Amino acid sequence: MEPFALALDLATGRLAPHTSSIVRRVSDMRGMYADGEAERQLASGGDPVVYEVLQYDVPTESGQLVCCTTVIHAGLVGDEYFMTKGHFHEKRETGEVYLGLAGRGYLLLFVDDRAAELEMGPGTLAYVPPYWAHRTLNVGDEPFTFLGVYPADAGHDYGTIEKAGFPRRVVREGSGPVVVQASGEATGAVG
Ligand code: S6P
Ligand code: ZN
Repeated sequence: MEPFALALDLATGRLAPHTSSIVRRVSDMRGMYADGEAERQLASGGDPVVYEVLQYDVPTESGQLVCCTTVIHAGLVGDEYFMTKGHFHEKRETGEVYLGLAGRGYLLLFVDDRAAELEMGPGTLAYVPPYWAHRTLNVGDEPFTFLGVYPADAGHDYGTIEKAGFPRRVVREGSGPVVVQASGEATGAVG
């Protein structure tokens, strides 16, 4: 791998050039939002784009680092904010760094019976320790964008989250976000 420099648009999160991208719509996230009926209606209606990932690929080998940006659009499924699928790294002992670029979001994390949530905005540097599952979501009216840097051989385990979900959700109550237990009651941790 040769050294390289990329252009990162701090306002939009666009990475140029990028060599791969992912677009995920509501229909790509079946069963992930608490309000299944709202999810089905959105998916069979306009099926909006929930988020996009732009990545500059490097060899999938130990020592290499992937740089990628995520753009989560503003929106709700029922009262739950647009969010990423969320994952563990397949190599559980690999961590990750996120840098908030624009918009307002949350980073939800958990490992075993511990859960955490971090508010993110422009300039927030968030650390995802090894072993922690992570999911981000947009709680604002504009796109929430962030840069991620992680070991290229980390791999992604989505299946565990698809089966078990996250222990906490972030929902809109009145005009703002509230963190609730996945079963519904407020944690009281954040207002
Ligand atoms: C990769 C990193 C991010 C996410 C992206 C989308 O390790 O954590 O680039 O891939 O934010 O989320 P997800 O859960 O669909 O991969
Ligand atoms: Zn990750």
